[in-house]
Amino acid sequence: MHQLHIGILDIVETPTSALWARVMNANFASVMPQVLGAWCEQAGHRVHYSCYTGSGDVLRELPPDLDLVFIGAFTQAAHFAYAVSNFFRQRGAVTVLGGPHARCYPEDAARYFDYVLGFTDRAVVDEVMRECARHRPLGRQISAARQPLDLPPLAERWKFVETALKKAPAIKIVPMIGSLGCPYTCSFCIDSTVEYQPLSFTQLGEDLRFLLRKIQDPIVGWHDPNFGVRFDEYLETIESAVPQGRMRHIAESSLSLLTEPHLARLKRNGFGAILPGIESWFDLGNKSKTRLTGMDKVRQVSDQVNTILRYVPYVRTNFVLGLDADHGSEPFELTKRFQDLTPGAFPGFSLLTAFGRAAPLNLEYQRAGRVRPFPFHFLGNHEAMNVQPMNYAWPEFYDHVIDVTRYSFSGRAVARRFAANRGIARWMHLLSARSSEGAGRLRYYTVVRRLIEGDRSVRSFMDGTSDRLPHFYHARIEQDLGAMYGLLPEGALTHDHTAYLKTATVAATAAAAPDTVQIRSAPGRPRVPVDRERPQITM
Ligand code: B12
Ligand code: SF4
Repeated sequence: MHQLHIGILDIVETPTSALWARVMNANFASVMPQVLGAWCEQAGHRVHYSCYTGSGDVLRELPPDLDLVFIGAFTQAAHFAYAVSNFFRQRGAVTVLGGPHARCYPEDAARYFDYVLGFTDRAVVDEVMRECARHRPLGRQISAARQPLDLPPLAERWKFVETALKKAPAIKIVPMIGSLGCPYTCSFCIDSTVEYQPLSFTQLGEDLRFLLRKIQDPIVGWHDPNFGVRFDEYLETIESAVPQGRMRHIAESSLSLLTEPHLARLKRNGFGAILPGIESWFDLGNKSKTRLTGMDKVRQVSDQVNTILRYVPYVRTNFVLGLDADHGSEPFELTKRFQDLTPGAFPGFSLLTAFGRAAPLNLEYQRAGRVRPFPFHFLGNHEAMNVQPMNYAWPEFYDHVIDVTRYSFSGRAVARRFAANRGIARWMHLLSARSSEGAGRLRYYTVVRRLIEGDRSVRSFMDGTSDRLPHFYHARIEQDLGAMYGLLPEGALTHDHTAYLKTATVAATAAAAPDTVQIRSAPGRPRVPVDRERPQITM
């Protein structure tokens, strides 16, 4: 195979001037693009890696004369990624999309990329590099049969970590991962059907020792979908590799794993930030391992979060707004009570979003005709809710969202949060509240609420009586994409929001006659049986 000139672009965000983004975005670089960099170099190719954080000209991030360009993107950056792909395709490159958008909307992405990758292991990447062919008008979809069993050591992706962190002006967080998938089965989650699998603890220990040699007192951001499932082994690995006080950590973990003995151990090992999901007072109790609902759940979770705060300085609790179990003002009022009882925790809100084929629940939303075709650009958990709420009309829903947002970022709440926290946590919370997440979001929701009432095109789009994209949303995409808007391929603003349902129906019909589906991950891979519980992507 001749040496390829390969570009790897990790898109963290589309163009933005938000202060939070400038300070923090480089810390949200993904692990996989760096892993790809290591794999491509091991195969003897020349690699340019870049992490685009939302400032500057994305087209200058990579050289223009590449053979193969890998792009990693979330769905909210999909249009931007499509435009970048178009640019490089026009210059003769073959383009590949991987990451959350590729896993959630592969059929759509295949219209704009030569390859769209699902689960990505070394064999899949080798196959792409070996073939490196144009697949147009429809790209080739490839997925490994499962998540990779191992990833290269940190040492091999270190130069890419350093490249990303050069863009972090103050705090620098090193992305690490020790496990894939999750043993829990929250029906709204992309990992609910992905088997839990720890990576090698021996390698993890070596990676941590390597990191200590590279950075004085590093901060590690764990990208494990649910950190600490194999808690003891994980912590033993950290304890044996890292002398106390030499490393700080940030992790996402479910409340059920955050018991007091675990918290004491996390504290001893420098865990400075934890992001547990509460999600709802009336649903998804399996995540926090509680059968309680309503105010009883508020009290119990508040007690637990206050306990967490005694051990871990920065706690961000995540809520999903608009779930089917919610109706009336009670869920929102309970979230306010929770904040009264737990002033130290930062409240993160997400509007219920069905990301294509991410989760089994999305199939039900699509079957019920409740998914609205909001363009990808708005699918980042807060700019739009693409599932019609079960128990709210839109005006009522947005009134509640505005009310709880206003309450959470009012001068009083911000001051209480500031007073209840210490050190860097209080400044981070203040920055979030004053930047796009607090004040910015409140302004945006207020505009949307006004349009729901005053602009018939917006209301009928949201109600599902029209699929015509309202001017407001179109203009916003144009403005946000800036110069890249001109590179958007024809038709790229719209997508088939029922694609998952369509392919699942075809797969179910095929499965009715006992059959198997070919997962074309690597040449010679065996045919694998169809899992009847999960609609398979036939790639
Ligand atoms: C860790 C995590 C984060 C971290 C780190 C993000 C990062 N840059 O990687 C933080 C906390 C910063 C974060 C933020 C957000 N996140 Co997040 N996050 C996750 C989480 C929990 C794990 C993802 C992960 O790293 N898994 C480990 C990797 C190795 O496995 P994987 O993701 O399955 O990737 C496989 C393939 O997709 C492929 N692959 C992955 N990347 C790439 C790249 C290329 C080029 C290629 C070829 C292949 C490839 O290889 C992997 C191995 O098979 C998932 C939920 C989950 N349980 O998976 C949500 C998830 C990815 N996040 C999500 C969202 C919406 C967000 C936010 C937009 C939320 C918000 N409003 O703030 C932001 C986006 C910020 C940003 N751009 O970074 C959604 C994405 C949905 C979508 N289609 O866009 C998910 C799926 C959760 C959900 N709601 O369902 N997140
Ligand atoms: S615990 Fe978290 S990662 Fe696991 S299935 Fe539930 S939401 Fe997903």
